Amino acid sequence: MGSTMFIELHAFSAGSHIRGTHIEASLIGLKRHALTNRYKMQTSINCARNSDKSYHEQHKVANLILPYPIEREEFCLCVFTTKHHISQHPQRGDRRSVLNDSQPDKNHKHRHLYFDEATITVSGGQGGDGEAWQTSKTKTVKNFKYKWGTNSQKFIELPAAEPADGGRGGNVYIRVDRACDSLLHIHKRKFWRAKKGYHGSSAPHSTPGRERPRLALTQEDLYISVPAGTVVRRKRSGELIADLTSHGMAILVAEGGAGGIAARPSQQMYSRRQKKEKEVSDVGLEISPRVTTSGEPGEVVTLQLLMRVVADIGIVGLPNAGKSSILKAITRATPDIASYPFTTLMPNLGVIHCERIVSEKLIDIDHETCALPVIADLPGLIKGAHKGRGLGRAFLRHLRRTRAMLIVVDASGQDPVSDYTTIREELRLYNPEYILRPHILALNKIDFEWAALRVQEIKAEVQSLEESAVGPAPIAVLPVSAVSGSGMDILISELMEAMRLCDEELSIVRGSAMDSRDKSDSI
Ligand SMILES: Nc1nc2c(ncn2[C@@H]2O[C@H](COP(=O)(O)OP(=O)(O)OP(=O)(O)O)[C@@H](O)[C@H]2O)c(=O)[nH]1
Ligand SMILES: [Mg+2]
Repeated sequence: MGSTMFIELHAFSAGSHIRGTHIEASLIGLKRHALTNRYKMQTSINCARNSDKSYHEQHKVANLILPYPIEREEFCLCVFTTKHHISQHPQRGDRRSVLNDSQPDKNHKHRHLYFDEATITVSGGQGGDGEAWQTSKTKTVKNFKYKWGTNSQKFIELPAAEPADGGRGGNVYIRVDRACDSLLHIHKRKFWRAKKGYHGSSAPHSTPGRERPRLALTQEDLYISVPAGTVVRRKRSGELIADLTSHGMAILVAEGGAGGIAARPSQQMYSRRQKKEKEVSDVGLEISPRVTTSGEPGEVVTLQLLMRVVADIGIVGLPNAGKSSILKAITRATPDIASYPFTTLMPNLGVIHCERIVSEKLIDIDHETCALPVIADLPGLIKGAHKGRGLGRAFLRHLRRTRAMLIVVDASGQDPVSDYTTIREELRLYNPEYILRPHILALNKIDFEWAALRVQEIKAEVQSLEESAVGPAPIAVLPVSAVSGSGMDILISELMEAMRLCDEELSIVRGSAMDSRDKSDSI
């Protein structure tokens, strides 16, 4: 049994969705209300249960679609018995009332379309109002030195505290959080508003002899958690605000409004007031020293968040080639594996299995200098992916931050060489820079006898391919089997080698940049 809750619904358009865990309860609530509604009995209430049963069971959600608009005057009272939330029709924009943060994920069915991008509007909190002179009263406190029979007074009247300025509204920050791995949680809220600043009247009482003007307490800031690799842009202009690549990075996106000024006849107030008057003199406003000013509204910005996974190596290949199986074999990740295409819809990340490498002495690893590479298993790529076919461009952009690639082809398939050329072609068409990155070609499924027999032939054919068509040749062509585990040790050592090459290249580039800077300095 859940708790009974009452919610006011008003001004909802037709087609709005009400979701509740107890659809019967919501229906009763609405019908009871319908008696006071001019639409009573005229329209039937459609109860559209979600057709996806597992989704329904998982989130215990049922949709109630309002067949008619409810106008503002005709607010209704609706009863839910457990967790609930109300959402407007998606096309109706942002007038959404989020009553419960633990609401089910509305994009559950299409997670792969939403996990890496989101558009939100953030707003800094409004500043608190300055305190009026009249409200600051004298304070009476007990005299602790009072003794009965003496001349001392039992209570002391402290002088009136100076009226306080309003506090600044909360700022909004976007911060990288280790616990986040996608932007799905951002879709639950479209408006992120920081708290309003405290009014001057709530400021703590001043101590006698204070020189600084009184000020309300500072409001706490709002932090929006995002995964590492999130790019923040302004929606309107497309201007890049930040590229949050590492954990702990935070960026201020909307400032809270300044607090209002109190009506305080002191020197500080006069100087602040003069400053403010100068600011507003263009519009011919005058600020009287006896009148308080209210807090300024916070900054409002609409932002576009885009996530690109942060990984060292990206696994690319056609659907069903065994990419996820290889990730599972060389890391501790547990991706979904199945014998149908597009099992993977969202990138899976894994770190190369460190203990295995050390215990079996596969490679010499200096743990202090060498970080183990992060590997990203991406959804299957098909011909035309660069134009958006299949899962298309949405996941090709996740290769942007990778330094090397592992291309997986099914060696037991019809034409592994043509699969390889298709992949290289698609990468080139999406971003010509992708094919210049070092890559390893894994010929998977060689546990099939006929595949093992073709390995040498495939290797020769790949090496004979022209560089103008497929870009630089792979660092290594490795026959592997993710199921039997054969070839995995060599694959790991080759991947580590590729990382070492990338690091060396980077240091050479940095070195030459430093040299050129030194030369220009000497000139
Ligand atoms: N015999 C054999 N089967 C394999 C091997 N690797 C993967 N498979 C099978 O191939 C099928 C597809 O494997 P996945 O790892 O899901 O392939 P994928 O490339 O991630 O597929 P998508 O995510 O759909 O793009 C599964 O049934 C695996 O069991 C292998 O080395 N040998
Ligand atoms: Mg997969």
